[in-house]
Amino acid sequence: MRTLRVAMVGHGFMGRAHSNAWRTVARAFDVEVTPVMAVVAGRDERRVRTTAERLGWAGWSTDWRAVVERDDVDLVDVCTPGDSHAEIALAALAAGKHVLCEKPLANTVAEAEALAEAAGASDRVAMVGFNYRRLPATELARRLVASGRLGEVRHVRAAYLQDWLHDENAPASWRLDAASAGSGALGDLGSHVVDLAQHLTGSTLGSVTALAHTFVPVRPSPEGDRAVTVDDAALFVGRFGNGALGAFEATRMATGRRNALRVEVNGSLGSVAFDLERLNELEVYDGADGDTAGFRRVLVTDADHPWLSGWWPPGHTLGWEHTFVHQAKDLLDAIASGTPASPSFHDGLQVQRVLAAVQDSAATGALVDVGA
Ligand code: SOE
Repeated sequence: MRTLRVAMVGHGFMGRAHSNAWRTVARAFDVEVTPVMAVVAGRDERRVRTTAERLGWAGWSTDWRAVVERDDVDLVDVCTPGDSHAEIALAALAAGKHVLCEKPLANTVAEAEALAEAAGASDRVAMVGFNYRRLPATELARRLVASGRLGEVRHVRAAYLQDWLHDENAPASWRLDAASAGSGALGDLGSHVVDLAQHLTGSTLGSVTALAHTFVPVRPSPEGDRAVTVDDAALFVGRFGNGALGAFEATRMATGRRNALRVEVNGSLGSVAFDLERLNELEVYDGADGDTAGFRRVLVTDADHPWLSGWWPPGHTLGWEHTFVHQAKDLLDAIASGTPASPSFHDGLQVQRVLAAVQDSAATGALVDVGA
């Protein structure tokens, strides 16, 4: 049996989701390479030790540099805040490890360029964690667009809405600090919908016009009030390379919207619409249905739908955590077959360029080219 010894750096919310995926993937799917949860690294000794025991890691460390250098580690899974992605992932590639890096790939375009270049020069597999690509329903949407069933794509409407910051007394954290997070709702949530929209349409954004706002500029912390240096919300429109128009919204201030990711694609022959709160379903409109045409709710749970072969009988639904299991499966398949993973670091760099263009446009009011 071929094994892949995994080291995970960072063990917050995303680390828990990734740990669940590493534990589960070889039990759900026939994979040629089986992951071994070798070691988890974190800054606080007590927390990282407890995490290792609880989440199923064989070892723990407070020294991520030593971990990425270890001979008995084959893959480094980066689950830290954005300001350390570049340093850790570059060190891991330099040490000859495969890398999975959480989104957005980095905090700046310069860091993302360095990462894409290093990944391009390496024979290791490098993947960015845009997990919403890996739902059966979003993949069905992509296939419908790619097959031409929707005709010429004209509109993409994508929103990622959360509300955990609506209360002005919600405390400051690394996610509200530009130095550690790069940006706010834009990078955290907007990066997901930019990636998903580009993935579904097979086309990238060429230019954007944006508005961004910080509704609560100061927040409490145990050390006293702290300035919020990122956006609470970002809205932007853009033109895709294939001529389609896109409208995007990312916010952590949409009261009542806990984790609402919605994307709709309208083509000349039909449309698809996805809503993360109903993640087992895809709404499909096919103009060819004549006088019975209308949006149909397709339950995307049959065995021949993507990734469903590993799970339950039709109608026995999946959840949010399965996106990470599918991500791990596809990464293991890429490593086993020696083929590049998708989304690559180059894809992550392209999303980073869109985020930078949005920030630039929001600051200047100008239409900004995304660039290549
Ligand atoms: C933010 O609240 C967050 O955890 C994002 O960082 C994740 O990428 C998203 O999937 C869920 O929400």
